[in-house]
Amino acid sequence: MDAFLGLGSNIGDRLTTLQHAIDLLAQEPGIEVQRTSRVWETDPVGGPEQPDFLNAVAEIDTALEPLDLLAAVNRVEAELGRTRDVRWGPRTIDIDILLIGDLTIHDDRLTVPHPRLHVRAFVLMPLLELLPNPILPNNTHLLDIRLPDQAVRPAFPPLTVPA
Ligand code: A4P
Ligand code: MG
Repeated sequence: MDAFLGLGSNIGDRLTTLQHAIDLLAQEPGIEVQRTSRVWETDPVGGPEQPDFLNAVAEIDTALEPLDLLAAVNRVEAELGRTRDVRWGPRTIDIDILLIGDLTIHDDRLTVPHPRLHVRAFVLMPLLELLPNPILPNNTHLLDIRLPDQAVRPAFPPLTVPA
């Protein structure tokens, strides 16, 4: 199944962390990383005053069930030293599941499509790079959405996908 993951980092060597996350995702059984968006530098949204983020979106092909995909993503976050303290606060790495095929999931642990996807320019801009026909499972057309007024700028080319 084709799925899209949103990655964000705003502590330490942000670009190296994003690349490391792609490398670790590619090593997870049942996940094949296909390609990534460009890397965007983005003003922080929500939370306390904090450094700017680097954000990117990865397209993957996965054979995993959604909750197993979430577990894999959480493992990669843990390996990269993510600590969970402040909601919306600074983080070495945050990986959100944005879309899984055309599935709609409302589980205590997992909501897909990601519920805040359409109000976040730091997700929409990289996602639009990868989606030729950006229609969500609920028929929302992403090009009909008023782009949120958040500063984002392309900063680096796409990440390297391991062979
Ligand atoms: N969860 C439910 N649905 C999902 C999903 N689709 N993908 C659950 C991933 N996880 C999902 O997540 C909390 C729990 O949500 C997970 O354990 C999972 O079971 P978390 O990542 O631990 O918590 P969080 O990230 O601190 O909170 P939240 O609400 O997920 O924050 P967001 O929405 O991820 O926002 N500004 C810029 N410019 N760039 C950013 O990347 N990121 C955030 C974090 C805030 N501001 C930002 C950025
Ligand atoms: Mg999150």
